[in-house]
Amino acid sequence: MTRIPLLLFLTAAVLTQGCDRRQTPSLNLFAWSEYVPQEVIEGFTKETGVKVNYETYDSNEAMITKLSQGSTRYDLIQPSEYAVENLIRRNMLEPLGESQIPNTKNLDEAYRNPSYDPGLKYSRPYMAGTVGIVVNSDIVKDPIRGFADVFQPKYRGRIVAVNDDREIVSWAFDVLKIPINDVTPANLQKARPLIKSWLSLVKVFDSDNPRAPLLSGDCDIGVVYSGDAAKLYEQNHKFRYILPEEGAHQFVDSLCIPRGAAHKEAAEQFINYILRPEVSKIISDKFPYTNPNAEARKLSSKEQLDNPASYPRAGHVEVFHDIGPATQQISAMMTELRSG
Ligand code: N2P
Repeated sequence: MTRIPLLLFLTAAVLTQGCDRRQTPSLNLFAWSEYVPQEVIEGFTKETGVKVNYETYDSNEAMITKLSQGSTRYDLIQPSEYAVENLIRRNMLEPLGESQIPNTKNLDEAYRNPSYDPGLKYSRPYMAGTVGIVVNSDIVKDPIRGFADVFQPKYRGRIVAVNDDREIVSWAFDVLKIPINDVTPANLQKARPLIKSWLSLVKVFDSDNPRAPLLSGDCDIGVVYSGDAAKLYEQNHKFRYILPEEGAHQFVDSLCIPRGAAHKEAAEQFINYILRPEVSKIISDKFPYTNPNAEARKLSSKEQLDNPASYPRAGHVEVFHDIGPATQQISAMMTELRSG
């Protein structure tokens, strides 16, 4: 008599457990490498019970390619401004629910109505920054003001640069005074010899951790993301950050939900979570980019706000726009130059 209810109970327990396991809410996050601190992910999971699967990429183009293939379903992605623009144009993003993300109010006015996404219909800024030059001023004594000063034969084998085709092409365009968003076959042809000569000067291409060769002394000059430069400066003030005089790409890395995401609610919850001042502070403490969150910035120390890489005082900054199919022209040319 007692055996049957026990068996039923056990069967029910096993079934429910199996069911529970299948139903553990999850969030598939596809974001830049290193960029989302483990502490933030754990904090979110602890509070909401939502498990975060964090997959990484090291360029907007790589992310868009993978997203367009559609084989993996992501709930949350982290495109930079021009990639947001591209994805909006191609109808690949979900509009964000305003009432689900009340912490938007914490954003600085300057980030509330960007040209790449008017009214923040599809995106929320995560961190902003620039691509600039870092020099080890103990070693490099000659003045470095811009890209033309960096890419000189005398620095051959001493340079580290982010491994990003669109960025590299824009540096050459800047030096040649070609507008950086005017990516045409003719302009690429003009920039080609210059880029070819630069590639042979660079010792390390690395977008994930360009700090390493500068810290180890393998390289003395870098063209890197401002967050990496700021981290180097925190470690040692000999690492100076310079906004290239020819022009520096100013980016806004954002959070967006791909069209048709299975866990839209959890994704909006995550966006709202990172917009809390104390959570956003954890991110910019770890990766000292320009924090677009005004309330989080209030929690930063004077030292953090004085870091010239995180909050550059002045400089000639430029934004990238969606260039559509010209992206493929860049990548074809760069692949060819790298292999030859
Ligand atoms: C952090 C990601 C940098 C993002 N490694 C540059 N847009």
